[in-house]
Amino acid sequence: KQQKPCVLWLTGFSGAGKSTIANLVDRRLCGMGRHSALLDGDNLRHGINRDLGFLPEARMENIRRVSEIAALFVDAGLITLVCLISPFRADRDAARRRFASGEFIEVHIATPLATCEARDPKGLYKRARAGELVDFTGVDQAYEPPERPEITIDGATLSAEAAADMIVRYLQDHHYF
Ligand code: GGZ
Repeated sequence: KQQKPCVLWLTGFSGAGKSTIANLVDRRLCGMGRHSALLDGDNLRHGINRDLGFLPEARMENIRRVSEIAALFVDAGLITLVCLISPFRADRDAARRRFASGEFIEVHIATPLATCEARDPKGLYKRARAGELVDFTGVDQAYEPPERPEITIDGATLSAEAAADMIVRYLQDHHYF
């Protein structure tokens, strides 16, 4: 089956639903006989990026490394899903420049901070508010929303399944497969 390799770059707050949605897309693509791969910031930070913290310079390096890995996957022909908070516009734009035009699809998982904080699946917001975690995105560090993302998903009103449908449909409509 023909497919055009690309990167789906999911950005948004911690708890926005990036990993849940990306896992659904990954499974759906597999079920359709497509070849995909998933790079998740939280997982990579336990291995290749375990030396990096959350200061802006460390996030920049995190994003640079992950975009290089994603480029290798794209060269291998995969539809590559990347889940990173990637809060700073300049870092996401640098990642975009690493790819050919049409290869980089920015997906804003635009779940409002209040919703993410109410979900708080790992209790991280609670710890950040208590001052036990510093440099936490949305609490004491900024999140710069994308200005022209290819896809915007309202994670507060859309289910993860509906969000995954939207992403798969985008790929079909734009002839990635
Ligand atoms: C943001 C933090 C922090 C701080 C720990 N700020 O939702 P999670 O928990 O499971 O995944 C988040 C992950 C963020 O890593 P990224 O590689 O996506 O960030 S970035 O792209 O900005 O480099 C979160 C957890 O790490 N976590 N401390 N201070 N998120």
